[in-house]
Amino acid sequence: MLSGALLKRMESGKFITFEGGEGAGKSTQIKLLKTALETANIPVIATREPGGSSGAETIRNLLLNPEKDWDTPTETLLHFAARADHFTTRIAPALKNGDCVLCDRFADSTRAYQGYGLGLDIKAIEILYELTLGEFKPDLTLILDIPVQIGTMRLQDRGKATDRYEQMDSAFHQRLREGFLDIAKNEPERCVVIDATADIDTIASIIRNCVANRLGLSLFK
Ligand code: Z5A
Repeated sequence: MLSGALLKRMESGKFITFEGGEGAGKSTQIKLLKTALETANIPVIATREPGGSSGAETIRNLLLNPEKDWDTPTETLLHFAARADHFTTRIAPALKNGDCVLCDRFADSTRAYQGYGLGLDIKAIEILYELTLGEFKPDLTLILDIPVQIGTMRLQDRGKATDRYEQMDSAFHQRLREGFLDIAKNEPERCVVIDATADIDTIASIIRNCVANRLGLSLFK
């Protein structure tokens, strides 16, 4: 459990999460936004889920192992256990320090993958969220939306070995996509959907504008 101090909204740092289906380009865009923030002298760290802290990286290896077939409740508990460690040891201290934190996936991925994709009751996910994070939420969530086939093609072109989630069928990936769009529709004040089929520079420019307008960060000195 987190201390009362951590459950309060963090000091001045902004927490920006990147979400979307496989091959949407999250890692690519996080790198570009990190550089833009650094150029504007805004302190920033980039991190990811599952993972981002030593305890959470250990859990990541368990979760992504293609040889292990977790049942969905256990897998969801593992994602939240990893998130609790990541939040307490890395995200919260960075935000308190005033850093901007860019996170490759966060709790919306649990809603989309374990909820919409694998059928776990969203209410169970919200209970775990509350237990782990209280009222804490990202300041901004960028949902990179891409048709399943294009995302899959990008990953094939990249040529890395596939993990447990990448091996799921296309109906699963379609449910994820719809899940992310639903999440965005339900929380428009937090989420922005970005067309991830555009070219890398166009998307980077949309993201910079969005971060500047929504969070008031001066990115264009
Ligand atoms: N998961 C979960 O089930 N529940 C949870 O709560 C959480 C996660 C937090 C982590 O995988 C897995 O855990 C994830 C969900 C699950 N499922 N999977 N698989 P990961 O961290 O290993 O991978 P990922 O988050 O899914 O990322 P990704 O699919 O590997 O890719 P990406 O970061 O979105 O894209 P990228 O690496 O930036 O780009 C992919 C390729 O496309 C690359 O070759 C780029 O050069 C290219 N690219 C990027 N942008 C473009 C554009 N605009 N045009 C053309 N080509 C592009």
